[in-house]
Amino acid sequence: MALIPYTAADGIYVKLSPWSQTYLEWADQQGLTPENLEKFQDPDNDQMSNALEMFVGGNPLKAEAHLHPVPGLVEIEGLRYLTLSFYQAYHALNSDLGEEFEKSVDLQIWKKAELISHSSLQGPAACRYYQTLRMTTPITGNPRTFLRISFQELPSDG
Ligand SMILES: [Ca+2]
Ligand SMILES: [Ca+2]
Repeated sequence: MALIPYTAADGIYVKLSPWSQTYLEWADQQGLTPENLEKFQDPDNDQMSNALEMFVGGNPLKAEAHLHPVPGLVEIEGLRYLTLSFYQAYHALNSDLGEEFEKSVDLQIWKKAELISHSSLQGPAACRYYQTLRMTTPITGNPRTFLRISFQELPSDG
């Protein structure tokens, strides 16, 4: 079970969700095999790793470009902040994906990013909600910054 916060027109609610899976339960249910079930693999070649597929509620064996996380900018009181918008599947909440948000200025060295919620919309039929997180420090005057979602690898055998 997982607690799902969501925002509706008349307020913010929390509901109980029966969905919560481990990565391997999800991979098995999706039909992944020992040859293609590592979190970093991308058997459908849609540039989303299996771990990201689980996170956004995608199908790891079918290309779905519309589920990619999208970077953006918001302006608050004259300052601009980098955002990352993405789907998050209910079954990936409280899972063992070990997701982390990271930032980089050169796409080589990645560090943990401080992000806060900017908006969150529930998609009732799709079993996922759409979140936008933003950085806590403005990009104004800073070098280029990139954001990404990364996932812990599966523990190796032995
Ligand atoms: Ca994929
Ligand atoms: Ca896919």
